[in-house]
Amino acid sequence: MTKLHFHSDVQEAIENKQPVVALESTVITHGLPYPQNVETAVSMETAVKSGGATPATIAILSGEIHIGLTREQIEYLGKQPQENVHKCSRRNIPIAIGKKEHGATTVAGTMILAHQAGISIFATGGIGGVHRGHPFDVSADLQELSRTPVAVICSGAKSILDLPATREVLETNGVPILGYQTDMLPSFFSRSSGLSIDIRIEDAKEAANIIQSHQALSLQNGLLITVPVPEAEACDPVMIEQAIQKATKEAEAAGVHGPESTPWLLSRIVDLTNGQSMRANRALLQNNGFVAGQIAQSLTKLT
Ligand code: PSU
Ligand code: MN
Repeated sequence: MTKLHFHSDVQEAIENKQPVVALESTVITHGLPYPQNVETAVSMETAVKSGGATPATIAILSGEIHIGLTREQIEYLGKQPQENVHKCSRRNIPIAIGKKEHGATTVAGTMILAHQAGISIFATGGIGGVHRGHPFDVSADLQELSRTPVAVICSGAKSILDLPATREVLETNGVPILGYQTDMLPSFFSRSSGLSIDIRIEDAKEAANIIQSHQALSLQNGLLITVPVPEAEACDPVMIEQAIQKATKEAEAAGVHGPESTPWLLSRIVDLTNGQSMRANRALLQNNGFVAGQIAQSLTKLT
């Protein structure tokens, strides 16, 4: 088994059966620009702590798997040019390790390594999905949710995606979608996609009960707990949809596709919305960290 390098706080929490929340690193290297990426990663860790759990940001540094990063390591990763860091879903993890290079884990990559580390709760912004106009560009996140038992707390899938198709794939793959204080699947930058979820839950305790039932059944798939972006920072759905359509057309014209697609669209949408999409992105990441911390704590009390 490949060695996992645990941050001492994370190691201690796991040994003492205290709640831990995994966090991804692609959002740091490919999701937000420096220095907002580092600030957001650090504030998300703080939010997890306020929720009552120990944060464990996961990344590969010089070919070594780290479960929990120091402030310096987050800063170091956040300053790396994108081309120095492998964007690691399942298929890229052995490449980054074998080449002893840096790797930032996506939702898929983070689920795999969190599970290996014994962490079952993971908070992020949004999962990948089916790309608009490219029904065969399906994020490896969806596949991973069908095969790795980790609960992912997020604000749904980014609205740059084909959300109805994404929802269908999740359904086929047997991934339960819980709506945290909502009846609708959130659409990342705004609070609702108009698509339904499987069940509404009101608090962390209710989420923990369902996660525990899932674990007790030894099901091998993941779970999604979707939390809408906080009201104050939510984007107007019409405004954001216009920006998405414009950015998508431009990406098409520029021939951007595959793994470059998500980072390219996200940064173009920040420009087109004068930074409003970034404020929403940061607010929801922080809020999801807090909610995940509370869920992890409730789950610890149950088990
Ligand atoms: N959410 C963000 N920014 C991001 C991502 C999510 O706000 O950069 C990343 C996540 O790591 C997610 C990945 O797993 O984008 C999906 O990429 P792809 O569509 O290539 O699978
Ligand atoms: Mn893709």
